[in-house]
Amino acid sequence: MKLSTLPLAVRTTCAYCGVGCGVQATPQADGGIVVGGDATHPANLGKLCVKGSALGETLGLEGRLLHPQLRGEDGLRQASWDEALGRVAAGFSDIIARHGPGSVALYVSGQLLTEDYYVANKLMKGYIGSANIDTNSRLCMSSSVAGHKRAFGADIVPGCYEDFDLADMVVLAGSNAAWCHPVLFQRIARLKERRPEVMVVVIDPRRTATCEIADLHLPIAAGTDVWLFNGLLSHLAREGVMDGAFVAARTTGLAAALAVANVDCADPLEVARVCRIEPSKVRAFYRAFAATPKVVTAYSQGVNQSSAGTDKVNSIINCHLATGRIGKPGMGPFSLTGQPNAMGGREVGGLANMLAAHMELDNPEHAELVQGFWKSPRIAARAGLKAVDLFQAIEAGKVKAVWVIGTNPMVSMPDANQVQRALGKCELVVVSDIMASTDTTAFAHVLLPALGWGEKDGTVTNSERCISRQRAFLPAPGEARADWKILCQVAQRMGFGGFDFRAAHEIFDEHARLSSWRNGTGAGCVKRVFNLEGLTGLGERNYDTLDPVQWPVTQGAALGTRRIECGGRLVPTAPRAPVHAASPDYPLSLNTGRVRDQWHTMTRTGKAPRLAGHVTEPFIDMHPHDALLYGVREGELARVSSAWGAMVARVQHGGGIARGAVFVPIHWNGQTASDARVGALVSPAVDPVSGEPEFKHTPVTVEHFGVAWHGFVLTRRSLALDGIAHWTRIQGSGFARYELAGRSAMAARGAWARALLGVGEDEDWLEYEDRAGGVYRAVHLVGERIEQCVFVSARPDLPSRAWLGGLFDLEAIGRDQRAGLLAGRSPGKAIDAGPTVCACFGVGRNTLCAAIRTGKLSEVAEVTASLKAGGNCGSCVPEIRALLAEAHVAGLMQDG
Ligand SMILES: Nc1nc2c(c(=O)[nH]1)N[C@H]1C(S)=C(S)[C@@H](COP(=O)(O)OP(=O)(O)OC[C@H]3O[C@@H](n4cnc5c(=O)[nH]c(N)nc54)[C@H](O)[C@@H]3O)O[C@H]1N2
Ligand SMILES: Nc1nc2c(c(=O)[nH]1)N[C@H]1C(S)=C(S)[C@@H](COP(=O)(O)OP(=O)(O)OC[C@H]3O[C@@H](n4cnc5c(=O)[nH]c(N)nc54)[C@H](O)[C@@H]3O)O[C@H]1N2
Ligand code: SF4
Ligand SMILES: [Mo]
Repeated sequence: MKLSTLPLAVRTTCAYCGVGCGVQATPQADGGIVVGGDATHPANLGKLCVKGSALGETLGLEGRLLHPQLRGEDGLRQASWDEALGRVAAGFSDIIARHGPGSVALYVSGQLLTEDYYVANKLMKGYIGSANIDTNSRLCMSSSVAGHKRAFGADIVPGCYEDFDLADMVVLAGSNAAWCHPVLFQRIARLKERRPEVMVVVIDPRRTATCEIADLHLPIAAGTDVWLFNGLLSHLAREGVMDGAFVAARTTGLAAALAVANVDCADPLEVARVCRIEPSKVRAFYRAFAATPKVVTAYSQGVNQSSAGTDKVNSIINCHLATGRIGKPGMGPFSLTGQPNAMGGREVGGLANMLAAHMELDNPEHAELVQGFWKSPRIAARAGLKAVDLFQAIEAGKVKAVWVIGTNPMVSMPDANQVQRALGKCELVVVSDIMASTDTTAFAHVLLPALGWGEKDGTVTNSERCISRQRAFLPAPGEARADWKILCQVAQRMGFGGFDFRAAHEIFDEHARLSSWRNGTGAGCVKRVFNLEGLTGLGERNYDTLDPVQWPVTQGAALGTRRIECGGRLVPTAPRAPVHAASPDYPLSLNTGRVRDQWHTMTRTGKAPRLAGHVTEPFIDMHPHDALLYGVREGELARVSSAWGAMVARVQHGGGIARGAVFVPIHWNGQTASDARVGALVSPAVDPVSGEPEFKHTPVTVEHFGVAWHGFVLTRRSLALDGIAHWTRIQGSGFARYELAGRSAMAARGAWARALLGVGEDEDWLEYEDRAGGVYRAVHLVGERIEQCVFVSARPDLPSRAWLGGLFDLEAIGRDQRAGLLAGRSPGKAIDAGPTVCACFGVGRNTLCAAIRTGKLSEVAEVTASLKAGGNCGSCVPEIRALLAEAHVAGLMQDG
């Protein structure tokens, strides 16, 4: 392409987290895309975190699903759209005709665009006539939704990001924002630099990167948040810091909530005992909260993903309602949404117990309103199955057809082996995805190729109710189609009117009109806060150029609404322990969550080499004393098991875990590891109100996973790994990195290695063997380039992969480098950079430590000046700060 014909930069929204950053995507002459922050977007003002910065590396077509596929006798085969759509429509219609509308289901995603989501919900609730549409938001935000509805009567987030700038105290409860909402976290960190007196409190059983800016870290025991916040309510009442006028005018339920709080939580000593933290920390938190009117309490999955998740949410909101600290500048409860369109999904009623446009399923007046607007033949009369119940109903044969769109339940659901059994039995499994091979697509009878980020058009809504456009800047690959289009085409084939949309803006318009239809206080009206009246009738042009805007958008608030003034109901929240208690067989508590540089099941972030170096393998993080107790060792493999399942990963320390707990990341799956799907272990216990699973606590045990040898392969090819006991895979720059381990001793290592790598007798193959030491190393060269290498040892003492990995970027291996090949390191200076800390500039942990030591550096700015690390997106700054602190302590010890 000539430069002059290149399309201009396109403004769009990041594909990942609920911060909802604006992105500028600029196509390059070489076909690549340069991605930068959009300085005009209110969510990020030009900043991006490392995942956002690496979006350009995830757009290649390797592994993409490009054509519809149908399963026949001999597996999947390519099919035409006509045939595939026909099969889905006929399959659903036939099952509905035989077993009724409740026998089919949609399972969708907070990563769909609002337009996709709207159509899916309309199809299920208005035309099929069942509410069996649930979404991965059930696993994510449903406790917040339920908590908001109990408190405010509607799913409202009163505050906005600006409140973080204006606050004098920020409480982060169950949130590792440094890694999961990095751009918002950096906003808080900047605030703290500007005004060091601002108090930051982190409530998390782990000492996470987020704690690097905390004045106070409360490492409470898993599931004890309600005790802590009930105790706070009780303290606020005792100290007389309630806002009597606000409580009287704008709230109900204080007396009942307080009475319940006072039963178990009036005594901070008792709260400290249950939460297993020092009483002085509880008191410090209570005193600071009482003394600081401008306080924002932001919460995420440590709060939501609990069998007491809804009560946790309400116990937090109670404290804000009682003090009138809500909906005003610099204060309020704030639910951090996870997925890019978690909020948009809620607007269209994507959950099985909601109707579109913030209306309720079980309210006949609401149902009549929605059906009247849609002019649909029917409307779901009662709530559908929530995610965990849905997959159980599939296994029980009650639901016979399921269409999974934009989510990977084989990995992300609790008790994931149950999901495997369910999908294996289901009569008709349809999966729409952008990738061909996922743990879930493996079960599809019909596989439908969807357009991905950069290819599709629509809107998303972020944590602060801000609606932004996602815009296409790439052509549709293969035969992929937009999710809304696929849904409409199936609906039409099922004989339903109401789906003749020609473009995304027409769907958005209908969605906006529904939100404002009969929205008021007059006869026949239902008053809802969610209202997009000011965004109706945009037309294609205005929709295309739509600037970010926060709902409600009405005639009175044409530019949107920053804060929603609100009162509400205080809900009594009696504290209770997690459903499954530790037992002699399963004495440890499994906590699961995210790492900085991967997104969920890695289908996209797993493609970006830049994101691979930070955490290269799944791990089991645990306290060193527990490791001793359970006979496992750092750097070696261990098996962690629960009553539901098991997995294998490498033991590590240093994640700030308390005794009695272990932490495992959620990202690895059947495509990236032999046996590291943590969902298989997680208990299917759910919150009774929201149905959200207890992802943060499952009783488990840990044992040594004995192996006879350890190894790794770096290769430009893909390996067949049959018969290897343990493997994990991650994408490097120009190569894939496999970590391997075997359980039986290896006889003929050379023959084994050649077979594994597919290398013939007459190829350029350098090898080294030390039989006695159990060491084998080989390098395969093609021409001047390294093609692959394999290193095996009886002990886990293998050379660093960093230097070898770097050789894959070279067109020709030099003579010096050749000499180092079988040693796995440069023959001269043997510095191993260590695991990546700064992904933007590729700076490793060892490099940083050496620079800090020799340069006697003490500030992040000095580190950035000397190594650039931390100078771009800033996602690694909390880790650099931790290294500086470690070096400081080490220095003191030396001096002392
Ligand atoms: N890098 C990255 N960022 C992401 C995502 C990703 O996959 N990768 N996913 C996005 C999505 S969908 C979501 S939902 C968000 C999630 O964002 P977060 O909720 O911040 O992330 P998690 O790691 O799931 O869990 C947060 C913390 O809860 C703590 N926790 C566990 N149990 C308890 C408890 O009982 N009480 C309290 N107070 N804390 C507890 C855990 O130790 C953990 O540190 O991240 C979004 N951002
Ligand atoms: N143990 C444990 N499990 C958890 C959690 C936890 O903390 N612990 N967290 C839970 C939470 S909060 C969440 S949000 C879930 C996330 O879990 P999932 O939603 O299952 O994870 P993703 O990898 O984001 O799956 C998205 C899928 O959609 C595909 N995709 C991407 N773009 C598109 C598109 O435009 N159209 C279509 N049709 N497909 C697309 C991707 O390739 C991928 O297969 O995990 C939940 N599971
Ligand atoms: S914080 Fe990072 S992942 Fe989240 S929206 Fe912004 S750039 Fe994307
Ligand atoms: Mo999520």
